[in-house]
This record gives sequence, structure tokens and C-alpha cells, in this order.
Amino acid sequence: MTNYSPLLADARALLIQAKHVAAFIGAGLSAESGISTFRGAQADALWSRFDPAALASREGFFANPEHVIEWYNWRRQTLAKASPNPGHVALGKQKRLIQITQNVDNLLERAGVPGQHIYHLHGTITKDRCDAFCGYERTLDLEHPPSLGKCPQCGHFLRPAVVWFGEGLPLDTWKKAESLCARIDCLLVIGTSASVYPASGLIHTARNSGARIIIVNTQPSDVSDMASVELTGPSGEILPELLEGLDICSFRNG
Ligand code: BV8
Ligand code: ZN
Repeated sequence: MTNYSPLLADARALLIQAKHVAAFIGAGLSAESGISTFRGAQADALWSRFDPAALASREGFFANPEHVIEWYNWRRQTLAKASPNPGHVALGKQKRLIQITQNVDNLLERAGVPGQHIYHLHGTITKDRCDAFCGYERTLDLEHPPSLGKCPQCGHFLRPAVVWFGEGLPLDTWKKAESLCARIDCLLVIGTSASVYPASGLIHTARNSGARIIIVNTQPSDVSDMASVELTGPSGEILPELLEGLDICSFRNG
């Protein structure tokens, strides 16, 4: 008997009675696939070994572009060797659930979540794009990612197709996520410290619109006080039990 089991029934009841559900996902979902989180307790948490401002920002990139591309290519090769964990697989079975993710990996896609149901708020490391937004982008071979290069269309640097600190989120994706969170009646918050904005503001948007919040995390987070139910444990263990046999959806008529 784990410490979260008594709460599982409460969380399942909320998911079953809810009409419109969405998932909001952070780096913790991919931790059991060997993808470092940003701030979690693990010694491997990315930021504990790197300075995010120095690496995940345009200033950092232009200060040392080769070094930043090396960091991303290390992450790409780690992702190439990683597989979806049981948490991703459980989410992959929910074919009608919109999954709003801060993660830049492709593990939800590889677990079978329909692409149009994954809202990547912070982009993806599986692609490069032109830094001048001229429209050029390239999908990468994650095992053998290219070194620093220039856009063949306009000559500016090519950089990972992610949202760096200080950069705006993709507007259309943001608007879809925001309007969804304003009208759902249950938000499943998985593996996030809820410390990065404006993404984490979506949890507040959902709560303020009356949605019940279910949290899955190995430790308390900035939004623990908003939870109707908080399931403490690894998402790779909890999600298969929580979602077993359910078919939760975001648009009832969808
Ligand atoms: C912007 C891509 C303006 C790059 C990332 C207020 C409003 C708006 C902005 C700000 C604001 N306050 C501060 C800001 C600035 C900044 C920000 O939020 N800073 C933080 C640090 C305070 N925000 C920005 O700069 C954003 N841009 O605002 O621009 C603007 C607007 C218009 C036009 C121009 C400019 C952009 C932010 C996006 C940054 N990019 N990623 C890359 O990956 O290299 S953020 C990065 O953090 C990842 O995406 C990551 O997913 C995300 C959030 O972290 P989490 O996912 O929560 O991960 P974390 O490690 O923190 O937590 C993991 C959790 O999992 C822990 O709780 C742990 O307990 C749990 N866990 C661990 N293992 C498990 C588990 N849970 C379950 N099971 C397990 N096994
Ligand atoms: Zn270009």
C-alpha cells in the first residue's frame, strides 16, 4: 500500500465526473525516462549543473553559441536513447485528452498521444529553426545532431526550436491552451514545480475558472495549496493506476 493509494479513488472520481479535462505536464513526467528535470531534488537536475540563464536564453546563446548547441546536442542524444516510461504510455492511451506540456522532448508523441492533442508551450528540441524567424526549420536526427550552423535561407544562426527564457511562447499554442484552461472542470497537473511563467499561470487560470486540480508529483510544489487531490509519488507508477480503464476527454462533444 503506497501513501497515495487512498487518494487514488478520490482522484479517479473527479476525473470520471468531470466533463472537460486537460493535462498540464512538466519535466517530472520524463524523469523516469532518464531525462533530467530542471529543478527537482535529483542530483542530475539540469539547472544544478548548468546555469539556465547562460544556456537557455538568447543572451547565453550569442555569448557562446557552440557551447549552447553542444548542451542541446547532449540532451538530444540522451533523448534518442530514452523511451517513453509507463506514465507516458498511460497518457498515450487517452486519445481524447489535450495534453499541455512544458517539455521539449517527443516522448508523448512516441507513446501514441495524437500530435494535435499535444500543446508544446516551450517548443521542441527535435527541431532547429532560424533565429530570425524567416520560416526555415529542420527536423533533426537526434542521434547525430548537427553542430552550430547558419540558416540556408537568410544566413542567420540556426538554434533549437525551443522557447528560451525571455522569449515569448508560440502565440497560437498559448491562446489554445489558455482558452481551454478557462473552460475545463478538471486539470491533471503532472511533474511540474509550477515555477516557470507564463506557462504555470494556466493552473491558476483553470483554478480561477472553478476547475478541480489533481496533482501528481514526487514532492510538494508551488501549486500544492490549489489541489483538490495531491498524489505524491512517481508519475510512472501513479498514472497507470490513476488512468486504468478511463477514457477522459477535453471536449465532451469531441
Ligand atoms: C517570457 C525550454 C516574456 C528551453 C523552458 C512572470 C510572467 C512571465 C514571465 C516571467 C514571470 N516571472 C519570471 C518570468 C521569466 C521566466 C520565468 O518564468 N522564470 C522562472 C525561472 C521564474 N519566463 C520566461 O522567460 C518565459 N518567457 O515570459 O517572455 C515575453 C513575452 C512576450 C514576448 C517576448 C517575451 C519563457 C519560459 C520558457 C523557458 N524555457 N524550456 C529548454 O528546455 O532548454 S523552461 C523549462 O522549465 C522547461 O520547459 C521545464 O519544463 C520548465 C518548467 O519546469 P518544470 O517542467 O516544472 O520542471 P522542474 O524541474 O522545475 O520541476 C520538475 C518537477 O517534477 C518537480 O516538482 C519534481 O518534484 C517533479 N518530479 C521529479 N521526478 C518526478 C516528478 N514528478 C512526478 N514523477 C517523477 N518521477
Ligand atoms: Zn533564416
